[in-house]
Formats: sequence, structure tokens, C-alpha cells
Amino acid sequence: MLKLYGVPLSPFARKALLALDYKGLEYENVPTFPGDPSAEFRAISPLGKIPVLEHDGFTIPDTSVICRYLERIAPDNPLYPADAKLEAQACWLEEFADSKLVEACAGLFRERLLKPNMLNEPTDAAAVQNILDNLMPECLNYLETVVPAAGYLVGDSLSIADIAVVTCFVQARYGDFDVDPAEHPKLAGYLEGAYSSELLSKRLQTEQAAMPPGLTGDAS
Ligand SMILES: N[C@@H](CCC(=O)N[C@@H](CS)C(=O)NCC(=O)O)C(=O)O
Repeated sequence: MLKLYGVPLSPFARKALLALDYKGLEYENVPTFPGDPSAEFRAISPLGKIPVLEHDGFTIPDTSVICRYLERIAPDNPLYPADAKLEAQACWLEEFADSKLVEACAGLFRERLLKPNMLNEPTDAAAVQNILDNLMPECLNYLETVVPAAGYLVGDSLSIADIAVVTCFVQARYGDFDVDPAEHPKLAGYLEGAYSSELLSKRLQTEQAAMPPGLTGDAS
């Protein structure tokens, strides 16, 4: 039995959930908030971060490790290209999304949706401006150079790169940000394709149904 601890609205939980969905695995999503202070959660997540995967009592945190593990136990619908160079490129884009793109996208989500609607805190307008002026353009300009005119980010099928990048842009949508097709046409076209895919539409429907009270965002 597979369990995924984490709230589906988290970009990292969504990344792992998309990987589970793509592989067609059955699982239970146990809603768990980031930084959950319970001793039970700390025992399975030493860094206090979500998500954590549990497989028949074995637990593992961190989406990069979780997705690798899923690939080993369920090799069908591979997330990692067989070719060494393509695999390296996919893992690099995953790293780029997990470390840099998420900062911009989750920053907008936090400032524009989470703080005013759930945390009862004002939006930090300067932080938003910094993301829009600096962080986000750097990310978009880079991605525009690597996104193909059509198809997937790496090779000819969906990979961990697509899942990691797309989950970030879902977060940005909740933060009222969309890629401008006039400025980044390839990236905007790629994301349009991702949003119309069955994998993402189904995930976003499930996510909407699990939206915490007070949050009204829609990223579909
Ligand atoms: N590298 C981790 C990052 C996970 C992460 O940062 N999760 C956030 C929620 S989206 C979290 O739990 N933050 C709480 C904290 O940093 O204390 C992964 O890939 O799973």
C-alpha cells in the first residue's frame, strides 16, 4: 500500500502525486501540512517537509528520491529517459524547477493567495515585485531556450522534467500569474498543452475538491 503524506496544494506534493498518477499506481493521499509539528510526522520527515511517501511501512521524504523510488518499483510509464544524456537533461530541469523556479512560483502563491486568504497576513508587495521583475523573468527566459516547439521537455515522452516544471506553474497560476505568450511563446504553448492533458486536468480536479476552506484559487 502506498501513502503520500502532504497537502495536494503543495507544489512538491503535487509533483509526487502527478508521478503516482502517471504511473497508474493506487495510493492514499494523507493530507499533512508543511512543518507539521507532530512527533509522528517528524519521525518520517526529519526536515519537516512534505511530501513523504510510505510504502508498506517504509517511508521516504523528498520528491526527487520519491520519484526515483517509484520508478524502481513501477518501471512502466518511465519518468526517466533511458538515454544517458536525455536522463541527465531531465534531472537537471527537475533540479532547476525544484530549486529556482519554485522560488518564483511558490512565492507568488504565498504572497497573493496564502497570506491574505489563509494566514491572515498582508501581501508583501515588494516581495511580489521582486519576483515579477527579477526572479520570474530569469526563469522564463531560461526555460524559453530549452522548451521545444512542440512535445515534451526532454525526448519524446513525458519525463520527470515535465512534472517538476509544470507543478511550479500551477502554483504560479494560484498566485495570479500566467506566462505571456507574446513574451515567451514556446513556454506558453507548452504549458497550454500541459493544462489540457488528462494527467494534469484530473489532478487539478482532485486538488480543487481538497481545497482548504478559505482558499478560492483555481489553477485549472
Ligand atoms: N526538496 C523537497 C522540498 C519539499 C518542500 O520544500 N516542501 C515544502 C512544502 S511545498 C515544505 O514542506 N516546507 C516546510 C518547511 O520548509 O519547513 C522535495 O523535493 O520534496
